[in-house]
Amino acid sequence: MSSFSRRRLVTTGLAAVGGVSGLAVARSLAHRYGLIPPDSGGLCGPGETMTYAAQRLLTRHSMAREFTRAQISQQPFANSVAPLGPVFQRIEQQGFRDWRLSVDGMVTHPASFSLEEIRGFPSRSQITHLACEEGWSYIAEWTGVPLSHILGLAGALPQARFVVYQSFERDWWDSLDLADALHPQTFVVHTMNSGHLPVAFGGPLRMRVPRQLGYKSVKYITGITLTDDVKRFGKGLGSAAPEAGYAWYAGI
Ligand SMILES: Nc1nc2c(c(=O)[nH]1)N[C@H]1C(S)=C(S)[C@@H](COP(=O)(O)O)O[C@H]1N2
Ligand SMILES: [Mo]
Repeated sequence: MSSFSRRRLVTTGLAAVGGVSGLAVARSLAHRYGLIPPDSGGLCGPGETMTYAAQRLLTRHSMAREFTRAQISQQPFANSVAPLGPVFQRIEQQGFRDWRLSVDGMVTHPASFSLEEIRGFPSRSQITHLACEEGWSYIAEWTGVPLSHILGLAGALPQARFVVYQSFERDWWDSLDLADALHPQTFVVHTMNSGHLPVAFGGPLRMRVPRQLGYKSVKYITGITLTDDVKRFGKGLGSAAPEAGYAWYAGI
């Protein structure tokens, strides 16, 4: 379908949302274009589908706002995390030389990269806003490797539809669809405000997804898995967040 007729469908459908018929239109459009988020079965199902589908169709190329160095927060707020434990501490004491990021699933070249290798990959920087759903936020400069580069190295297969990422904290994991995974501002971050990413902020490696709320920017990432079926992971809702009542898609 041409983008013109798609746009018209969208304007006659999603823009009219508000009543029951709008929801029905949004749902059928979402089905038609495969825009069903993995957590759509829950209580907020139709609403989640609508937000996700509307953002995908209307703002597919949009970029998160970038700021100037002068706007970087002087005192960024690190969300507290559960104690990381003795294994993490030992790896930290050794300067994270044993930290690895695996890439597997639907790829032609499964890989496991050391932190040093990742720091050596072509890097980019962004000065963006990290917003927690609980209300606080800060601006920082994030430097890292675009996730698209890592997916390219591993040879993502065309059937892959989601990128699942896992934290050293086993109960923290999330996933992105390919559009967000390949978004130019989605980074695997190793550097914050010109220094190594501090542990409090997710060091040595965190995902940075500035088009979505802070909780998608998972800290301490250890593994990336490409899949065509995110329902096979965890409770099948696409991330740990919906299990706690938050949306899988947290676009801002
Ligand atoms: N592994 C892990 N990642 C995480 C969290 C966490 O507790 N553990 N908190 C999330 C939430 S809710 C937010 S808002 C951001 C906070 O990032 P910050 O610590 O840099 O402020 O990290 C996200 N990533
Ligand atoms: Mo958060």
